[in-house]
Amino acid sequence: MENRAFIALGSNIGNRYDTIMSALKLLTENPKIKLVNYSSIYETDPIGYEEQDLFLNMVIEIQTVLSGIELLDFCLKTEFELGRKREIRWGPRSIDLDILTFNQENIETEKLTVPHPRMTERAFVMVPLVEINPDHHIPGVDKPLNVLLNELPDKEGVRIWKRKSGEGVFEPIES
Ligand code: PH2
Ligand code: MG
Ligand code: MG
Repeated sequence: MENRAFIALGSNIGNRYDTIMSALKLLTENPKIKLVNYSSIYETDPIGYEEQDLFLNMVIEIQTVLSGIELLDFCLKTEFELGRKREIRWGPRSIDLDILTFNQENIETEKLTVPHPRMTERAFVMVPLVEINPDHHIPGVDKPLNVLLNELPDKEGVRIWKRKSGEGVFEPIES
């Protein structure tokens, strides 16, 4: 499993927790993907388009033999299987799987841009990412992640919802 990727998960329609867990199950059932780390789950105020329900968000780290484009296709297929419809930009969604980084690659195609172009501006991505990998290097970004995170204005909009460790934790399926 030579490639290492970070993926952001988000949901704000239906049973958000079940949908996120189903997405994790589908991802890790793929023999070409191995889950290596995952964050706590956060409840977050909607960004971009504010007239919508609160999101659950988390970040996972995987290893995979898939290429960036193959991983994107698998994420889109998983979103579709979990009822995702193509709708308003930044609007409500049953599940969103966004590739944040793929190794240290810069990928620029019509379908996929990696690193995710808005990731460092979004506390709902940066808080869970810093939780699991504070030293992560994002290609083209020279500041440490905790410095970037401290500069973000909307951190109070990201609240822990289910902790990764401690009491009442959740257990994503290990691959
Ligand atoms: N995703 C968006 C737009 N806005 N806001 C929050 N809090 N969480 C998200 O995952 C999110 C969003 C587009 O993908
Ligand atoms: Mg998104
Ligand atoms: Mg997306």
